[in-house]
Amino acid sequence: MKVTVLATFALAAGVVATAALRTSTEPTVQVTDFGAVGTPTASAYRAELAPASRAGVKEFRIPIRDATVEIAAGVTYRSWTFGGTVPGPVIRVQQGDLVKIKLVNEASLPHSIDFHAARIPMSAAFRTILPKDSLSFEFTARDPGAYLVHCGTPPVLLHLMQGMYLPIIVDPKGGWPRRVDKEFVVVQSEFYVQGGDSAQPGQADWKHALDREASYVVFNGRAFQYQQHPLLVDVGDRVRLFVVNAGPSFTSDFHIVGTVFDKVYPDGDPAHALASVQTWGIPAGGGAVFETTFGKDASGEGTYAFVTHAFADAAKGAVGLIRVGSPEPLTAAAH
Ligand SMILES: [Cu+2]
Repeated sequence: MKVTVLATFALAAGVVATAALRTSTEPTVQVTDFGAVGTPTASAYRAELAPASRAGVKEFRIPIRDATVEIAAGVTYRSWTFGGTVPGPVIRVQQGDLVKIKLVNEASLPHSIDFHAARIPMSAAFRTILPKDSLSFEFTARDPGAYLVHCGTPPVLLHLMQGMYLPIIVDPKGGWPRRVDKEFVVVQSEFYVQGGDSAQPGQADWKHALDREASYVVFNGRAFQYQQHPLLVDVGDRVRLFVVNAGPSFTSDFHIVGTVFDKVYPDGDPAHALASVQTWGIPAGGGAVFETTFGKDASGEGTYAFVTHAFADAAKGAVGLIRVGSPEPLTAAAH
């Protein structure tokens, strides 16, 4: 087979390379190493999304790493991660893409990876690997949506509450039905913590996890981070949010204060379209896609809150702000 390498370019000291292998029949290949390039988390986990590349084959190297992360202001946690952050990096592909995964266990305990977007035997692809081991598998992304990826090694509750999850977005073939101006990803999850408010990082609180008594409920890994660092949009923007609920145990009742969703796509499939929705529940292990418009004449310039409308959970950290245009600063937040 004759393959011509048309272009190879490297970012971040050669760690992400896109090799465009192009003949009349060959798809292009994109290779991403999450050991070197992930989703930035300073000063907040980057929620704004870039489009997926057009490469028909997308390869991801995903290292599993122990890491200390900040889960609330001044609260650190000894976590287990994909790629060193909680959530792990965002994977974005297009329906029909071949997704190739290389999982590398650089941590101190056995782990695994479970892709909800994959139709594949769990016994092979999702099996547990020991420290220093690796595992490779591939699947075709057949179903569009916003999906959870997580460690499935028992006890799954523990591996999830430790931070082992990331979102995968599968864009529908031919694109989404409506054009938008900005896209964001939001992953809801809970932490159950012993300590963490001193010099020592916090650790898992198994009893509270079993009793569903969360210490924090968070968006993208850190309580209240988008109150300090709101999502920024312009007046007139149509916005799409990909919301994935990692749990491990709570539902997310997703809502934006001050607007109504034009569209909700349960599970993120545009074939499931609902119109004019106020709040939509996302089960643990599920996802949904939300679209709304911050128009001049409705939901215009101002500040909006996105929350889980289960307010005991919002009070523990699952609330953020969206700033539309350049409004006056908030004096007393209603939410
Ligand atoms: Cu694990």
